[in-house]
Amino acid sequence: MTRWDTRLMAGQAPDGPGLLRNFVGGEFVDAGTRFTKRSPVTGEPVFEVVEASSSVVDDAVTAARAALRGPWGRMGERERAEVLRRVADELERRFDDLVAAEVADTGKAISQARTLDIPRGAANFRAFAEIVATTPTESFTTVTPTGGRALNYAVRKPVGVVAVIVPWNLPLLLLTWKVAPALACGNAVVVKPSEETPASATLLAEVMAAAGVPEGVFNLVHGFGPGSAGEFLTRHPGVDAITFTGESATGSAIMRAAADGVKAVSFELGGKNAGLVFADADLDAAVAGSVRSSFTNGGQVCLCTERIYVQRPVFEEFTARLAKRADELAYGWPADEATVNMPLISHAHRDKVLGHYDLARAEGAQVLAGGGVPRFGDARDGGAYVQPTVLTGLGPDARTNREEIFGPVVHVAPFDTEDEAYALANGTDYGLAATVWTRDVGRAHRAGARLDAGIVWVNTWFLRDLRTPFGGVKASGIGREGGVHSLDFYSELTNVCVDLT
Ligand code: NAD
Ligand code: 6OD
Repeated sequence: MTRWDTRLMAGQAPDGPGLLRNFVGGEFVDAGTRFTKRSPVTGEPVFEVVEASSSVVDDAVTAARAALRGPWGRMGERERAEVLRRVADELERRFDDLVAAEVADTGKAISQARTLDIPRGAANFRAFAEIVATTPTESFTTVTPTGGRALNYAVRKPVGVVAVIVPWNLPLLLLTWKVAPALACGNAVVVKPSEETPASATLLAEVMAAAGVPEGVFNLVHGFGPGSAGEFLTRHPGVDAITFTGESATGSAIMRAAADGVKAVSFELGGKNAGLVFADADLDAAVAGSVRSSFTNGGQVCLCTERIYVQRPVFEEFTARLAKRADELAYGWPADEATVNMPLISHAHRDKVLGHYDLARAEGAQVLAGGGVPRFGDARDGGAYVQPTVLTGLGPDARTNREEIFGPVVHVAPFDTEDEAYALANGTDYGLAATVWTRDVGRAHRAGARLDAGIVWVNTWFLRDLRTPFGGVKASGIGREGGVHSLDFYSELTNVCVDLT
């Protein structure tokens, strides 16, 4: 049993690393090899994690299948909505533990975990309780060939056993974003969190049990991707659908695994998101919004802006102000309320991001802010920090402007015309999100139509309404989740046609 000691947030495990186990058929199981989860803040071990073998994954899928045959499979949507609300209540009761777990795993600032990550966990369950209880299905009255009438109506049925595979950047938010609608639709799930962030998912298993979710409905397997729990799950013949968030290359691998069983997939993948700052924008708002959109969560949000195009009359002023703000972002221990900067998730990811900083220089970029590693003179020097970085001077074809970096880094370049701005923004393989700063209402709507992105924010960023479609175009994903779109993925519609004559 792990104690959610707040010292974990500072990358210390006073009683030694806690043990995080798999959760199968309503029981925690600790058989299997173990791997070590290290703190991104100090590099010290904080957890030992039990890796699920193929037989544990098999047990989890079997338990999920059995749960569908039990009381869970007979529950109506209003009863399931009630269960989801109890899960939300329990998440709120365990709020402080979840904050400690999320900060221990990621090193993110406690202020962010308290205001974004953990509240969204509960909000996801409340939102999908409401959505499933209030979304109708269609019905038609049909004239039969003999002049009589037939009634057609659609009923939603669960898809079955859903595999949920998620990344490390917003662990509880992204996991519950998929588990909540999957359970709302009456499925049973086997979830695999990232090997980098096993803690909040383990707590979610405790929450599920305490909230009275029937055993086998929620199963948790820890481990890695290829040759480990991720691959065992996606290749398992007992899995009916796979919902995945992560890198586009991983999406391709999972798609190949899913092809054998012709399993449905929903993919939320990588991005190389553009911000467009027009000369008529409220520049204070554009600078403040761009600081958020480029550096929140250490730039480790799929929606983060890694390229900003600024209309020439305001380019110099915007760029100077952005670089100054990047330099001023506060360092501190995660538990300090004022802390903004956080470490990257691991040293391996830091090596990748620093490799991109080197690449940008080699491609001829000017570094206007950051570009290196901060020094603290304390245990954080063992962590995975990099400086928030602002670059300029590269063309649209530079790798720096085409490849997802997933760190606190943004390249800024000028444009002249609106058409040119859309062409630059659209000029990558990705199409997840775009952010537009303008006071021109007509342009705001034109941008929504012309940008190749699943989400276009105007004069804001990462403002979410959970009823709206969420997903990406091009290499950024397949399908949409959110609101009724989640119901469409996590359920099968059967049309029932009754001849009334
Ligand atoms: P990742 O693709 O490396 O890993 C994601 C998950 O997939 C992890 O749980 C991992 O263990 C598992 N996995 C890896 N290989 C697998 C395989 N072959 N089979 C089955 N499972 C496998 O991604 P990451 O590094 O954890 O996260 C960062 C990436 O996620 C970035 O590209 C980011 O843009 C993307 N992301 C996208 C969204 C979105 O909504 N579009 C949200 C968050 C993150
Ligand atoms: O807000 C959401 O629902 C969501 N899926 C956010 C994704 C963030 C990516 O890192």
